[in-house]
Amino acid sequence: MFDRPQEPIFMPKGDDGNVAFDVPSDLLENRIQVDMGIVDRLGASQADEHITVRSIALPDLSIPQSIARDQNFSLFIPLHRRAATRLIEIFLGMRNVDDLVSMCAACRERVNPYLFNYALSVALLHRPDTRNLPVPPLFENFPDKFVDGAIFSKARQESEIFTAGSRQPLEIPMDYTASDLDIEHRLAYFREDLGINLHHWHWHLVYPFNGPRNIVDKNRRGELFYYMHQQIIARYNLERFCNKLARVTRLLNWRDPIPEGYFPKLDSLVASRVWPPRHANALLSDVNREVDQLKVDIQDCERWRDRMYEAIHLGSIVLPNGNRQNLTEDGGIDILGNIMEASILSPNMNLYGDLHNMGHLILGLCHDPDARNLETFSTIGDPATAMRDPIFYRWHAFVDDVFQEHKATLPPYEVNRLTYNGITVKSVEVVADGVPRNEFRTFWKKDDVDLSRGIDFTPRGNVFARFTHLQHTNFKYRIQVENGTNSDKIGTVRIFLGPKFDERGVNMLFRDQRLLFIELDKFTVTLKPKTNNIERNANDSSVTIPFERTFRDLQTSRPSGGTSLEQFNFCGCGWPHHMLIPKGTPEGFPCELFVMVSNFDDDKINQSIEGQCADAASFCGIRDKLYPDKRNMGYPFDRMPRNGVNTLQDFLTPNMRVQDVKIRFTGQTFDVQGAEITNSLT
Ligand code: CUO
Repeated sequence: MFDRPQEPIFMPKGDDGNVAFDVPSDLLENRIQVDMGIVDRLGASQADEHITVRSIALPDLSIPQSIARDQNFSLFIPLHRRAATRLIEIFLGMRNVDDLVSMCAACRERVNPYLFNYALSVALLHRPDTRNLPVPPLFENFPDKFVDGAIFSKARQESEIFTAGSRQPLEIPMDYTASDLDIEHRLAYFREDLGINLHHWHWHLVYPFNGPRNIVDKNRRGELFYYMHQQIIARYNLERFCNKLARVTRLLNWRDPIPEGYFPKLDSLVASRVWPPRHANALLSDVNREVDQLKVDIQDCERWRDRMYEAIHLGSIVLPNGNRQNLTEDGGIDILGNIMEASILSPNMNLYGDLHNMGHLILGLCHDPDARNLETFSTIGDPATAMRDPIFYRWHAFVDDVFQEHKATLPPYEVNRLTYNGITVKSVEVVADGVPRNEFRTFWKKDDVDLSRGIDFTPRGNVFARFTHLQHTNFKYRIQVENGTNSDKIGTVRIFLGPKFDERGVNMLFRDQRLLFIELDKFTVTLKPKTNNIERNANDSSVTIPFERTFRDLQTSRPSGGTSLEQFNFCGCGWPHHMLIPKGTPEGFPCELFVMVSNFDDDKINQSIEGQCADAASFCGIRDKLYPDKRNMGYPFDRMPRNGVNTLQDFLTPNMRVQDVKIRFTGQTFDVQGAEITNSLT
């Protein structure tokens, strides 16, 4: 159902011997049935497995069909949200998997391919009888949202001329969207990373802000919206420091020209269009587009923003009946997350609006705000592509700042909420084979991904694209913890990494530095009396998922061999492991590694997580479970410092420790098999 989204599924007969659906004559599929030559070319007659589709009553598809098949699709557009909600409801409403398959077959050629992919992905993730099925990473079916558009004509050529075994991987250059004249281009390897963009798409798939209420209403989803995006901004800032750029500035004045341009060079295979660019110094405008049934003014956004600030400073929001609800220390951020995004859980959408989503759209439509040029939104208008554009980070730096305004109203953590009686962290170090102690080592690595599931109407077999991404040498943490009591203690180890100096190279105040700490890992340990030596492999990080899971197709017939890879499973949400550590610098970028052991009694959630995918729980939670850490997300860095704390050193209690570390970028590039091919520094 997912593969080759523009190619019809072949569906001549149902199990009763009749064509399962009354297919309108303008549908491509119907025309193909007439032309058996084309059908054979699609391979239907040679398929190993045939799936019988039952006759099924076609539901009312008028809402999903309000989006044309050749249009781009964005959840940020309310009309598109309604279409998606309806289609998700239809898929969720099927009594069993057979009916779901039949319904998908009926809908697939009738609705927009992006919409179909989204609605089916959400439905599979949330139906009890399909939740263990893998949802293919979007890259496989819509590679056009992730890589240089220039590659597709080459891919077609390669697959037309050569058979699967003799095809060469197509190299995607690292610098195809801009040149170094644009200083923002220094961050392209981060913004355009395949794994990062897939993570962001998958996160929004797991935490939709719209749709049937039971799938939106997940534990602490508003807070996680805040935290996951806060961590993206912290990571981006750290990455900027490594590239000698200052922190990203908040997009505060929406009437000023926007200096950052972006030319994505992505083709939309479905819409047969290139994605619109934004030139430098573009101006935002009020949006009024009949085609999208979309009308939003910059002033709307300004009012929503001001009302949110007012609620934050008053400490409570106004409910539709006029009563007030307090923004409490634990629950306030969750409410604000839902208000800001806005999700359908926002308690008062009339008053607080839809600020974050509409911001994405006003930015994404600045080139054609009234649709006079019949253009659609740019990359910032789609969660699968938004992180490519530098403006994403400026917008989300603003969004985060609103959350931080709320956090600043909460009481700082006093010493008694930070310490763990009897527990002392004695030492921390980072070790990796062939690397000096307390150093992270980064380099470029090439890998292949299969494009063939997303390219329609080509001869079968894999077509590989070869891309270059950041990677680091695998490492371990060694942590020595003293338990001064005479009984076993359970602790949560929290590991963060932050820059030692600011963009000018000078020391930072804790109040600023805390916002730049990126979470690397979080795990539970049992501490015996006296000395405990804890060793933890970075591969087990609670933030990331393994490389193989981000790109599951690497397991199949990779042209150049490589490691044998574990089977892809369901849990595709998670920061890509190859981006765990920022790029660093050739001379070694100075950082501080922060380790804290907190009292598990104050952290724990009583639930069984047996058999659940929990390995990127810090950013993605655990499916159908409560968020597995009772503390406010971001603890202990989510509050302003207590009185008397100016620096990180002042902040430390005995159960915390800071170790100076460096991130050294070697300049090497390794090929798919792991052999060094070049070194840009020598
Ligand atoms: Cu993830 Cu703005 O929320 O893109």
